[in-house]
Amino acid sequence: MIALSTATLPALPSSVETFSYDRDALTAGIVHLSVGNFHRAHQLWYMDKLLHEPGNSHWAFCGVGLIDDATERLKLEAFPAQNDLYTLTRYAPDGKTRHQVIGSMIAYLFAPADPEAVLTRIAAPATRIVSMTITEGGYNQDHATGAYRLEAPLTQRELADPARPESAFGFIVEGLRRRREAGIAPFTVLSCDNLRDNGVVTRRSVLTHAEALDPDLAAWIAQEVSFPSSMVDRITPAVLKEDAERVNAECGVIDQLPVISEEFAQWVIEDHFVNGRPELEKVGAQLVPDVHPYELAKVRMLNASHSMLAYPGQLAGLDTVRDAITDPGIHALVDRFMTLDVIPHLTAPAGMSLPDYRDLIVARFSNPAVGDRLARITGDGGSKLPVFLAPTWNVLVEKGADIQRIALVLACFIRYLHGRTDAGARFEPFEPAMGDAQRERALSWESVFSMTVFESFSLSEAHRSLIREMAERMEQKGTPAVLAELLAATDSGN
Ligand code: CS2
Repeated sequence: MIALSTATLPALPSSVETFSYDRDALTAGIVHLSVGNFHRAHQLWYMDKLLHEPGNSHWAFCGVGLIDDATERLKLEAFPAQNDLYTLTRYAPDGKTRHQVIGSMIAYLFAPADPEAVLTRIAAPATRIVSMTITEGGYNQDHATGAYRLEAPLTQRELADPARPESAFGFIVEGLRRRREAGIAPFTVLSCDNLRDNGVVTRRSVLTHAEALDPDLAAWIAQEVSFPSSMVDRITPAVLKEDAERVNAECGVIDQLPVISEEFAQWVIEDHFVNGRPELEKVGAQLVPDVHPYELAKVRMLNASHSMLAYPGQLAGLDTVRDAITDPGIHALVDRFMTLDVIPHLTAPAGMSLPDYRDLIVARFSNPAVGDRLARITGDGGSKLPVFLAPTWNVLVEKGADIQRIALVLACFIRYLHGRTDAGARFEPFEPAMGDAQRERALSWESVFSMTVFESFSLSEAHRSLIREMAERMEQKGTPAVLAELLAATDSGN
């Protein structure tokens, strides 16, 4: 097998699609912060398609790694060796598989090693958009108030030394400061994370950060910079060693960083850009005046259903999203959750049927080839649950509606934090946003509800007792039995 690079592209098997645009003629108009698998399966894939359209060659991406960890270190080695190329394998529900080399990222910078190179790029006139996928936890928000946490140690370091940023917000603010000083037009800041009103949250974070440094700069940003919200969707599983080996064998290449995804993709973007934008509508993105209803539907239905199935599934010893959604109890839980707990309280985006959307979600989760593992979904629950489940919980509480299905999943979440399945198998919960003190609190009923993750849930004493009682029953008889009891009780109209 040959190693993937520009030089070896012509030698690839014909089953692997490659781009036909002149990659040497591209320039990077977008700097993307945090080049995770999702970004590579989604925004880079859309842009790869668009680069085939005339007049868009100035919209390639420059990727930036923000965090110094093993995965990023691998990228630091692999991307230069592969000329920033990688393969994307898409699995359709009908069993059709497509392999493709993506060429739309033309540079990759590793911020911890050289923040100045990143700032130079962000401040360059050619950069007209800064986009990001920094995960729900990356927005540095206080769970209870939504405020940007100026007191966070990382933010404090950045405020003390703005020329050496570490976070997306530090880079954006310093990049904008330099542009303003040099008389260069600003850029649009485009969040591509699963947050409600991600543009509004991003704007608040950037302005609060800037305000703490220089109120004049903050005022200029408020006036000149746009922060369109966007809704992004494509299921992109983690790629374990065996997955990489499989797709590499299928593609006949050695790609150190292959990406896998489902076939489905959606990108809905608020059409508000201050310094030009790529013609993404030509490749299937939806540019709309208001993203809000799409975001709400996606986060409260798709992402929330992922969480609803993943915690019970992992505790029951299941491995993948497909395993969970094909389990009759979990399927019923997810179906009733969307039908009874979410849909009645949501306004559908124009022209969209929420019951059809629900069925599409279930079909996507059932895709046999994607192999999305529950551990990816359960991970970072500390950041995800306040975004995915708390809004629905709070609506149900306010309306006096049935909260039992979500309560059961919160009980599962607490049990998951203990790192043991029903059968006693140990696993390490991946909770990057939770410090040891937080994790410690999860271990006792006296302290568990004082965890930050629960601050955004409106929880009465009765709710706490119910969650505790459910978790204790699960300890005795296992998650599936307690789920079955809940389903039977709700069947008979309780
Ligand atoms: C998932 C998302 O992380 C999660 O819990 O729900 O990553 C989901 O797969 C994507 O948002 C799909 O677009």
